[in-house]
Amino acid sequence: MRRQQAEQRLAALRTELHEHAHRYYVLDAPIISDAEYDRLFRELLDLEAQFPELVTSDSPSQRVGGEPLPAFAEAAHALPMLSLDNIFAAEELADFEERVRRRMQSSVQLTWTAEPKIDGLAVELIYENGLFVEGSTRGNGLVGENITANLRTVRNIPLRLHGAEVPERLAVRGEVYLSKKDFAELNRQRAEQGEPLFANPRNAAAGSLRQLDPKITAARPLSFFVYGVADPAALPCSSLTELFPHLRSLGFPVNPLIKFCRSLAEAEEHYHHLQQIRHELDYEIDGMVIKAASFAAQEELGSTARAPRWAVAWKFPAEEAEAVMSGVEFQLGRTGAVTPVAVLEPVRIGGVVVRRAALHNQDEIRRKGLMIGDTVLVRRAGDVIPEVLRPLTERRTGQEQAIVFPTECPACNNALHRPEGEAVTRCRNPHCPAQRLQRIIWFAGKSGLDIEGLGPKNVEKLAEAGLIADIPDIFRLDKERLAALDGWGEKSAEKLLAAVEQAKQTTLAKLLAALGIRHVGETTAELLAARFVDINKLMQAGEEQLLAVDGIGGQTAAALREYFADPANRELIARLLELGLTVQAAEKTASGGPLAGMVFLFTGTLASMSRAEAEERVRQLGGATASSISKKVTHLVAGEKAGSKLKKAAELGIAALNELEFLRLLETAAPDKK
Ligand code: 0OW
Repeated sequence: MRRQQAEQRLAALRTELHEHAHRYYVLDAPIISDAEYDRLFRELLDLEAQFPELVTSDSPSQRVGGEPLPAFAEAAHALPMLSLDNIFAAEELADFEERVRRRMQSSVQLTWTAEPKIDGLAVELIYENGLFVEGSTRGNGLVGENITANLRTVRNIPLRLHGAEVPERLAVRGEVYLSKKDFAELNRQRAEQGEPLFANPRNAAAGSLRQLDPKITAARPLSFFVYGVADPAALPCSSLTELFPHLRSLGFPVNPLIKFCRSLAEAEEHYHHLQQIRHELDYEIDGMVIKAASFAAQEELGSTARAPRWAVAWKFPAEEAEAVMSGVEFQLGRTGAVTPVAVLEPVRIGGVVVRRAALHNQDEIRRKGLMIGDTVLVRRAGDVIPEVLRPLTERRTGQEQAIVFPTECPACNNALHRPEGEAVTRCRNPHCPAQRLQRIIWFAGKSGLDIEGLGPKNVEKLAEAGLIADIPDIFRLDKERLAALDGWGEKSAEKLLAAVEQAKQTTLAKLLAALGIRHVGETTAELLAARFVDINKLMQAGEEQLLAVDGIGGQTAAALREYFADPANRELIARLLELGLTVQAAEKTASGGPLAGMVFLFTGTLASMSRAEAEERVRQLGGATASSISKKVTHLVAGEKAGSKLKKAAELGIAALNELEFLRLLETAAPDKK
């Protein structure tokens, strides 16, 4: 076939395939079989293979993107993506209506939409001249992550707007979600591969969309429902009542359960209807969104910084059920905390089978008067772990037994300690096998080096098989022994070893967080890494030096000193470094700015600006500020009536500037941009 003919045939194929996809995903009314669709699709692929220069960005073949990205670029939303204020009861709906009416000058007759609140991930899709050009996550509402390549893989997001009349530029917003069925299947696959399971479809959708490799996203069957546009004025619609059908005609899937209500009473009815049917739906909804439909009313009501005044999310209540508490297990955490967990006869709550529930601690058990064998009331709110509320004492038969809290550690028999005034009971044996296992899980998991394939389940499996007894063993895994484990093979063993090898290139911050030192989480680790850069310097740092780091308090400093004082921990770090763990220096804040590394303390009053402004100017130039005098201060700026700090600064050998000198320093640091 000649190029000319191929070009025409490809254009016809794109239009035809696009039309069939619209009928299948949006109208839910296909007119050809899947096999027929596949035949057309294969014809397109063959022609595109012969004439690669004829491939266009909106071709159905362009859904699965190219190479994995090193990171996501930022994507600013031209108009903020707002969140929603929540209400939990009908009375609050009346309050909402009252607020709206009071605020509305005109007495225009308000109508409403009542929309199922899809429990997924909010995204924005940008179309230019009808072509999908950019997609992003909501992020903080102003700036999200550019995940265009991943959004192209979502089958029912149109790559090209449907119909003849397309706006020059259109920004739509909606929710990406994973159906319950596909979520269950995904978790089944992950369980098989010993990977950590997703807690719920929303996390699974978010995790899938935030994959740097679009091929992984493409393997996840994500879906999309549109729920609005950035700027209604861009379309020939005066309300949501017109907008949703219009968006559908442009090719966007609109949730069929959206109801147009003439009153909030109608919306309330719809809420109870959705609550009834939610467990039959193939996607999670966690409430219902009610919006004033008229764009003029939306414009008049406006928004707060966070949410529109013309919409609310009416959440479904947490769900409760009765269950027999057949036992109590005592779980040992990474820090030795012993946590009681209720073992329940399986009970279905909110569409999910629940077998365990939180008991928190000894005081809670005593306060609620719980006994083994009790029928208890269990509450499940969203995806937090269910909680035992109280025993149904009227069900007692006299066979119930008291819950006896262990006095020895269930894993190493060392005496348990409950520090005075604390609710938590702890095993303090640093070599307790249960704690060691939890430390390995923490080290390799998301909170630590995040080694792909070394989720909790796999660590437990490798520990049981004797392949991992302590953290350094992660870096001494033997391929043959791995491959010989049941459920493992050559490929999975190689995959894990490659992931472990890659994890060796880490940063001081990640390593510190991975060690699981008490009070040292990700943020504190970043602070320490930025200040000490080298782990040996940190290990030798005294209390004084640690306290001098802005953001490090007494508790953290003491925990660090205690941790590094333990020879076993120093030995662990030495072993890890020997095994090739490479701690790259924390990436220098290249854009440190002219005042980088300087710490300013202001005293007395400045004539030319407030202290807050002065501190802001310093921060803008890459400097830091302190609120009290200490070793870390590099410059003291003394305004009028400077206090005793001047003398102290002189003792500590800190440069003292008067206001004029400070202003001159700012001037040299950043010559005034005209
Ligand atoms: N999750 C939803 C949904 C919806 C926007 C418009 C202005 C503020 C909220 O189904 N049906 N409608 C809206 O309307 N938002 C929704 O979800 C939001 C996105 C960000 C936070 C909520 O999840």
